Amino acid sequence: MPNLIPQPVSITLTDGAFSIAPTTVISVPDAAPELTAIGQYLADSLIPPTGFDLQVQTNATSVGYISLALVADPSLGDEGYHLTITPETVTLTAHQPAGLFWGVQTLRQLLPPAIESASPQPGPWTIPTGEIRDHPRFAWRGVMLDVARHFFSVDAVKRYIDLAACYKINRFHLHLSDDQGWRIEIKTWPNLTAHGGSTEVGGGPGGYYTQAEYADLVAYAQARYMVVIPEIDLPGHTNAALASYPELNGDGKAPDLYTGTEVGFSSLCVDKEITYQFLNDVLGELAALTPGPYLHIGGDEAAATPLPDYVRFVERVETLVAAHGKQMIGWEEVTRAELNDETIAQLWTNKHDQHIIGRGGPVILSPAFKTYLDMKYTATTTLGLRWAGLIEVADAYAWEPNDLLPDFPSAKILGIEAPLWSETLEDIKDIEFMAFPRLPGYAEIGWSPQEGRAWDEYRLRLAAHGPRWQVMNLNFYRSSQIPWE
Ligand code: TNX
Repeated sequence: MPNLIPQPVSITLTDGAFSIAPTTVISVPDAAPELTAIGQYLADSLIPPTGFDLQVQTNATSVGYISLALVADPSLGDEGYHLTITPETVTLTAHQPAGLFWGVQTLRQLLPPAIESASPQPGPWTIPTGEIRDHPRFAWRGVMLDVARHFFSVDAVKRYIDLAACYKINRFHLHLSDDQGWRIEIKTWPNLTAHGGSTEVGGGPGGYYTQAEYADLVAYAQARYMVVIPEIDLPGHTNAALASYPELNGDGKAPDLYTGTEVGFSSLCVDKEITYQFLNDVLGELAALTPGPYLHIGGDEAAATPLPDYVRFVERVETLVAAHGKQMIGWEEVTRAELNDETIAQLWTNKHDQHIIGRGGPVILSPAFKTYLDMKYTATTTLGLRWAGLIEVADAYAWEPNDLLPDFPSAKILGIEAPLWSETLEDIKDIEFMAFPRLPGYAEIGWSPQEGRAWDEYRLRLAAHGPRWQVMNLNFYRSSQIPWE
């Protein structure tokens, strides 16, 4: 059995093999630019390790090709795919382009680990013959990266997007502002980044994304069938904004920039009209830059905002988000307000379950004690925090989303998301260490059927990904729970 993660819905393998050769052609239908782009993505991932000059062609008919095509098969849904491998051809079909993209990820995992190399390797490049039919359990399979506590370069974020794409993650939530830094250029309020983006936890230089850089990141994610969800955390977690514009403060005085790691001390002034002009500008610019349907407004840990003010504020911000044509997402605390039916709540502490259940609206599950990628693996992990507990690889994998909210309709659970907060993380190597090997487990919980999921079997499949990660030069945690190959 190949060691695929996430495990497909159905897989039947036979004894033969398809071999990628210098003459192998990647075939797409005529006049299908989106499919050509997916074919080119596949070619671009196969060319460096094989050293073959693989071409994407329209309607190839010769022997020895990998074909990508759309078929009218609604049972595959928006993201499912069907892969048939014979010794002569690989046929990948899907109902929608996203399915082809995820099928390509499966194909990569069916090849030997050396396929992840950036330089030519000897091969052979064989794929076992057989058939796979596959589609996801949940529509929302997300990761979140906090670029506010520490700032990460565009290249670092792209690397994380690429790694997540290998595991069919389809949501990328960017936590763009917090007490320690404002990371997205807002043309109408330039001091947010000029001043508010100038530092980070520990006092380093911080940084921010220009609007062009953000648009580039969004396009990069989109080409990997990943929707970017930008978050501006409100009304707390706003010291960087308050430090940049005195008029946003209740007393009209700007506080100093903040480089510590406490939470719950800052709040926008809920009673000032300028607060809503500010938010209208910020959310308007962000909405215009973001093709995805969502804006995340934070809403967590607003300990410096009295509850009645908080409720009023969240309800008013919800109308602003809607006015800019987006669907609002907020951390679970927002369920204390009267929300529109379509607003999404993101669970993280389980402290507002009664509100979440009473409301019955859509939820994303990010229970901290299971999905926080910034929690340490063990007591001796040097990076990370431990307020939600230690999360070894088995703890991260062995839980079931339907068990988290008693009697909650499973149809309202959009899926799961694993946040990575960056108080203790400074670069891509730190991101990799905390995300791997836990991230593939979240990907599997989000994608694979509930029945049949078992840690004892999963850990063996996971072990087989170690050699791939070594080839990718990935800085992963060598957990003693995994029998690494
Ligand atoms: C809680 S999760 C927070 C973040 C911290 C994180 C650290 C959430 C909505 N708020 O502000 O960075 O814990 O694990």
